[in-house]
Amino acid sequence: KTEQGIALVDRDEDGVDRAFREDVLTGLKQKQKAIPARWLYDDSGSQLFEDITDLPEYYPTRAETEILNARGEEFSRLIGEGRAVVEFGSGSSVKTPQLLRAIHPTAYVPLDISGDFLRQSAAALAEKFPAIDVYPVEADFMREVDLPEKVHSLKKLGFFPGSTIGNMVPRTAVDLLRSMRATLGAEHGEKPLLLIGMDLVKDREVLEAAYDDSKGVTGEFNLNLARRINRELSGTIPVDALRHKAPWNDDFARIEMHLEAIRDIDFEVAGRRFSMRKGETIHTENSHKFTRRSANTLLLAGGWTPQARWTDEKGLFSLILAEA
Ligand code: AVJ
Repeated sequence: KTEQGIALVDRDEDGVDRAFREDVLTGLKQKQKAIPARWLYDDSGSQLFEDITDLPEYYPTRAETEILNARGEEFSRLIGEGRAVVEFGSGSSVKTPQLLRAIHPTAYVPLDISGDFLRQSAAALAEKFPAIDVYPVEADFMREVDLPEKVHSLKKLGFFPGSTIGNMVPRTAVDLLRSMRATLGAEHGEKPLLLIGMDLVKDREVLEAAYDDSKGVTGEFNLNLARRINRELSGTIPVDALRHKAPWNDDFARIEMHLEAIRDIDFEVAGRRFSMRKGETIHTENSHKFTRRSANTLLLAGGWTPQARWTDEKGLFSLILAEA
């Protein structure tokens, strides 16, 4: 379980995030170089992702917002009033107001690893919704989280918008879905609900454009990881020798982001030497896409039974309500 109130980032004497260094060094030693996607989201990465959500090619945020705005009455009927809404990885909580307005919960518990951002957006929401008790919790939601005492007696609704689940390979996604069950009290005989966003499989052209936009914002988002490594881990990666790629992997039904070397390069990170041959890549993110069936199967594997499903008008994105 994640304890409340402890610092979640472990830094060494030089202020280096130990987990970041470990993940990067391990990832760069592999035959297929790979760095976990969570490291894309430092301050500039998070800002660049916000910019991505405004791009004409990047449909998921608009499609999900459309569903949230259009289906308030159905959410209200199926979920009911007086719940505690627990949002996993709330970030700036941009999609939360629509949901809160529709279902009138008693409490809202945003969970996020980034404490500053979390407290800021929690305060803004508390002001906007004076009737709702807001209890921000700084926590790593990949593990079971202790919820505040005050919400123990309330029925829970987990909220996980944005298709963040798509960043995980299925075994990690299943682990997370099971942790969510535990966090929401399913193991104590409660029947919590989960409202989760999952992006849908569609034409390759549409998907690849969404992750390789014409303004190059997604490219900057990806390259920011190399810049972050140089900045925080004394790296010498020649960023100009890397280019953004975002191919659709049809076997695994996912968009992959890679940084490809356009020439042979040598560089150092945290005192270790690495090299890449021309054409070699660092795999930086997966964004899995789902069909109705694959979404249901994943949820069932994680202990959640789908109860209702909505898509936007164009059928690009889905929101699923499931019960533990
Ligand atoms: C934040 C995980 C939802 O996978 O669509 C956007 C991240 N990466 N463009 C996604 C992302 C490149 C995004 N999620």
